[in-house]
Amino acid sequence: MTLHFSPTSPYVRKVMILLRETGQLDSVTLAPAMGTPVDPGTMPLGVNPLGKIPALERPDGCTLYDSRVITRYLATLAKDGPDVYPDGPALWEVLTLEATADGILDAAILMRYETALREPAQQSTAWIEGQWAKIARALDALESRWMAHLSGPLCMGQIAVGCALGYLDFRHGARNWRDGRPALAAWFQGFAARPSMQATEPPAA
Ligand code: 99T
Repeated sequence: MTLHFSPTSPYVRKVMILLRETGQLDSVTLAPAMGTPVDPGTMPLGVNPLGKIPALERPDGCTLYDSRVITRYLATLAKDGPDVYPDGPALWEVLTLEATADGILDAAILMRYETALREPAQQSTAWIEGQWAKIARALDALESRWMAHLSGPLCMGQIAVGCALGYLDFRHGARNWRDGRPALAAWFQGFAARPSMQATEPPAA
């Protein structure tokens, strides 16, 4: 399989961590891609019309995107490691936690594109702060409601939260997301020490 990839993409990182945690790293070849909404660059437009990564080309089926589809698929192939999408009622918690983390990422990337891709005069402070408000509310929900789940067996929700918090450090460090969220900060300190997280750290910005 070919994974269209960038080392700075937190969505790709979710996939890479799952591959490592389930012993499937050798099943993919990485194809580097770069691009943005205003310049698709080397994005794999031929296999993902949305021009986004990750995208997973398979020899025996359609190319998969987005990251949640890819991780769900790869979890079905896993022979080793944890069941990151458990059966039963816990599945709905895992999927909601994953959606919360992906929502943090979606807002954080919209903020990033607004400041990195638009001229200062075109940028909307209200829009940027509106995106940050979504992130702040989601982080507060993690701190107040999700700590027991985050401390449980490894699941895709935890992996997604780890990637989201890592991305906030990578692109939005000045926002100090740890302030007022000691439990989440402590959890991330431990989670970030996992070998799969260490091996997928984004390169210095
Ligand atoms: O939007 C574009 O045109 C290009 N952007 C991407 O491909 C980003 C790379 S993160 N990926 C996504 O937006 C995927 C989102 C999708 N819902 C999923 O796969 O889950 C780049 C971040 C950075 O470099 O700062």
